[in-house]
Amino acid sequence: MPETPIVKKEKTQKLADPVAASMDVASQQMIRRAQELGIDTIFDRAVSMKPCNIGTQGTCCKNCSMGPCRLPLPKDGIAGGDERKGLCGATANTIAARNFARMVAGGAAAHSDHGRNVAEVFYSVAHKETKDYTIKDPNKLLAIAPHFGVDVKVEVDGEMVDRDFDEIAREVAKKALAEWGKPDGELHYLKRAPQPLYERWKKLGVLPRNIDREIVEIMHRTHMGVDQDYKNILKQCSRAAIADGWGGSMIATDLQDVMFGTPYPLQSEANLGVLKEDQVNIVIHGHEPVLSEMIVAAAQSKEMVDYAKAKGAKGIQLSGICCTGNEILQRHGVPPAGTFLQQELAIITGAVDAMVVDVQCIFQNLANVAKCFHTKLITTHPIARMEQDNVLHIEFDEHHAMEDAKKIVTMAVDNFENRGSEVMIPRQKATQIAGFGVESIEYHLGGSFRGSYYTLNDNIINGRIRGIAGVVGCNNARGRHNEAHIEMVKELIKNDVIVLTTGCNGIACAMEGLLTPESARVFCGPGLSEVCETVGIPPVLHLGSCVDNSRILLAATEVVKAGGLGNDIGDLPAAGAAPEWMSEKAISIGHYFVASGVYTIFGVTLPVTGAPVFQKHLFEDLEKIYGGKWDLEVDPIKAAHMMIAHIDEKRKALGIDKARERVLMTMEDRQKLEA
Ligand code: XCC
Ligand code: SF4
Repeated sequence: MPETPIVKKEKTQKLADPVAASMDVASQQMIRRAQELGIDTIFDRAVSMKPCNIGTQGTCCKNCSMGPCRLPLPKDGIAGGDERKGLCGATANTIAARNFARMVAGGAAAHSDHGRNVAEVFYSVAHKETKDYTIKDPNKLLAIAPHFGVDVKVEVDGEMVDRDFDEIAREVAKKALAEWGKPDGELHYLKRAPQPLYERWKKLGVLPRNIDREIVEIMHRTHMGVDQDYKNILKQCSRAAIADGWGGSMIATDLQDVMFGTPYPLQSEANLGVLKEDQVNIVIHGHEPVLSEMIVAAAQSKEMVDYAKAKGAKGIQLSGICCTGNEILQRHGVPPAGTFLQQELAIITGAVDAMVVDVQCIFQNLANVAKCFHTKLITTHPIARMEQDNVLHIEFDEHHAMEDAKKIVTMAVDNFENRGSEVMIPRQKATQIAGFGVESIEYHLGGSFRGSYYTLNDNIINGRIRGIAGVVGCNNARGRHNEAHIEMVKELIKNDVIVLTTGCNGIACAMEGLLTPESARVFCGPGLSEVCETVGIPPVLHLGSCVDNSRILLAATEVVKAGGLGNDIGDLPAAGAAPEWMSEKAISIGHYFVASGVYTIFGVTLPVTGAPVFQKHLFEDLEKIYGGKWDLEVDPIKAAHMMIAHIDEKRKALGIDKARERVLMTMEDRQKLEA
């Protein structure tokens, strides 16, 4: 076997303390391993480079070449009026609002362009231009068609009969694609929101017209010398973010379900320990399941498995990183090898024969790490290439998808024999149950007679479940890997708050063993534990990738519809959080949750702290406008209690606060009462 070439680095860079960098033992081991090999990882870079203090506050403007104009908060605060301004006179509030808006635009664009690609593939499927993709869940297509205004029944001789299925598919494809650029009207899916929410958006003038337009308008408004009122800028943020959550992301989720199957709970594993020494390891990383679905199919084909065996491997082990990992997890049980911050670490094991990436959340440094091993790093998307020359580019096209996928898998198999002697795979992995969704929650927590969210609502009303939290989002190298995720989620379930998770939070929870029904007894308060044990679900329900946050919006809508908990999402005893967020997508998600009525708390930092008036608008004023508001708390336990306090307030407003006290009385209390 050839030796792994090792790139020695000048030891000028500071090294991370592995235990301080991650709470995950497998990751600690790999960080240490990288340091021994002289390969830097994001953890080392995080201790070597400090973030810019002015950018952190959100008050650096580089929207024209007279700047960058930097407006940090004065050390001893602002006495009297805030006199800070850029060359053009832009205030700190305007600058922070513009920067915030551009983050929303970036995030909404990423989710929605992903959605567009999915819609385009669906269009090909509907028009029978590809044989590699099909409609796996025809019922889901029939379920979403009416939301696009597409009839599923037609009148024949005065009688309503089923409409031709292919015709429905074609019309849905056309209507869905038009959502990105239609010249008039508003997005079709907005009416899926509870009616009071829709009416509120209408009154506020924030109903998105088409997805692209709202993003473009943010770029226009935040150009030098256009919109200079932070409130007006933020209004457009809402419009674009709603276009993401109730538009681009929701369409992505739905059409992915139609083509690749709606997820149902299944068992899998998580963490670096899923890599196998004696198998070809292919790690799929990125966000668009259009590619990864095909790779799953190719890698499971007899042809490829036999080929791997002929090359001396026992088989092909697929695993995922980030959200494309979540997509193939929820539909095929393919285990995630780790979260966002573990992408370099997977390669450091020396066991990855190919890492295949598509779009979003991909470190450019992967190429430098791959160079130190035999790992083939393959980019696949025309819009996401890397400059390093060890990176291969195999462009993926839905018209010859299977062919492309087989090419990639073959390349990985051929590379198996090139592995160096330094393979070191951490042993850690945990079992998980993933693949929940609006449909399966209804199945598990619905009433057997009513077929809705009745049981869930009932348990919220009677207080066994105190409330619902959506805990989602990234990892951030400025904090200890996974720690804020795990501490927050544990604190919530300990206090009987059921958690819906997506994205890297889902992977982190899986790694920690929180995604099993058995974990309920260990980590939950008595009420939630009882419900989970009775129904047989984990206290933390993994709903998929980041575009699948749309599933949380729809689940919340179902809870509203099931009754007894108010008329709108903003009435629910619910809260949202992204304790380790880092991407612009998280800001877009956060803002569509806020604009949908959810109290949403972020960890790490928020780039608005240098503009106190704008910050107050986000943290206070918005509640009166949308029913939801932003908040920031770095300490995950404190943040969890801020969410719980909000949940309790909502319980009180609904008049169900007393019920919970009754349910949670101890035996002793009861005996006292009876006596
Ligand atoms: Fe990326 Fe989606 Fe964030 Fe994870 S959670 S770091 S966005 S992979 Ni989406
Ligand atoms: Fe400075 Fe105004 Fe230009 Fe921004 S737009 S860089 S604040 S002059």
